[in-house]
Amino acid sequence: MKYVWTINKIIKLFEKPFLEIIFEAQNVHRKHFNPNKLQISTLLSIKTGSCPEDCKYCPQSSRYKTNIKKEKLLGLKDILKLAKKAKDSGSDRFCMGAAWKNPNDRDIPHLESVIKEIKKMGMETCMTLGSLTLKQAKKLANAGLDFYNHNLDTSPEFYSKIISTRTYEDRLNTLNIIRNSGIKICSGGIIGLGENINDRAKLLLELSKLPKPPESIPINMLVKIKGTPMENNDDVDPFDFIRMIAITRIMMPNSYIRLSAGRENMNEQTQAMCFMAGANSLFYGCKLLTASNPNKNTDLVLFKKLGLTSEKKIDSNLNKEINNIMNKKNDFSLQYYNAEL
Ligand code: SAM
Ligand code: DTB
Ligand code: SF4
Repeated sequence: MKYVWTINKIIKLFEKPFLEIIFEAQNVHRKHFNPNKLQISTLLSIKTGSCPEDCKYCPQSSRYKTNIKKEKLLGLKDILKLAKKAKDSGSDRFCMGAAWKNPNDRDIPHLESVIKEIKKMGMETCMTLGSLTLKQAKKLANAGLDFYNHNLDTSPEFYSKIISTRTYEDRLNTLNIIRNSGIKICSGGIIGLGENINDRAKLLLELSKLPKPPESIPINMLVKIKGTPMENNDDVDPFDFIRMIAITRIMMPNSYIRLSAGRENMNEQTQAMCFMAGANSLFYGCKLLTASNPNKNTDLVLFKKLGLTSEKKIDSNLNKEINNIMNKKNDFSLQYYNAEL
């Protein structure tokens, strides 16, 4: 029977001593996953900027003057070239994001071809395109789309302080459509928006209350982008971020938890604690959608230091890449590798 979480039970987890909660989360993690394996995704923005939504954290909203290079929907060739590069670098899922409120019906055939071709390369596919109709979702599902990313971001109560152009209900409706189309759900949130503990707890409550918890849960640390209303937000204490991962793991033991945006501002030890707390997926490759991410070699060295490998047994380019870089230079100094790039 499904365990029913309540806000009080979740708040109690937020109040537990830090080491206690990490220990609990690691125990849960080991019951459901191999703690030394990671699921590896690479992101690509296939349509950048000029988004009509007003998400206060996002550099791609047309409302804010940010330094991004706007781009129309990329063609098939360009997308496949970058997907191949991601695969060769050791990624096993290609996640494509578009700065849309929702896709236009006329773009669906192109998206279907993209999905089919990437699947042929042996990679999993994920898209995040805004809200979808059931008809659109079914078409993407039939083309072979494995995951759809659609974040709840924060609590229902705090949502309208962050986004005014859509409601929490809209978000839940799309999640429902995705579930009914047979595509797996990737949905999580952002820490650092100015939310309080209650908002963090309520985000997790909402995710756990879905008919089935998301198969994949990205936990992002806000990347403060110049020009957005959140550029001067307070920093998130790394321990609070690690705790959020641990509680997500305890509440949704079967889901992959992705250590998502914000890794560039985390040291190796913080990331290691996130893995200890139950994170078992990440975005790999030097770019997120528009913001930067740790470069490939920095991550490969970290994986080697921690003994982390790709969960994919066959055709693991990641494990080959880890060996390559370590054979090339038998030196664990991160500075050394960064200097080479
Ligand atoms: N437009 C689509 C949507 O909103 O669903 C897809 C792209 S959107 C950029 C995907 C997610 O990226 C957002 O839901 C948000 O959680 C995350 N995100 C965007 N900007 C971010 C930032 N500055 N820091 C951390 N996460 C961010
Ligand atoms: C998610 O939760 N995080 C990713 C992915 N889903 C699409 C996006 C992070 C975006 C960070 C800001 C940027 O690169 O523009
Ligand atoms: Fe648009 Fe998505 Fe950015 Fe919001 S988060 S402004 S919907 S691209």
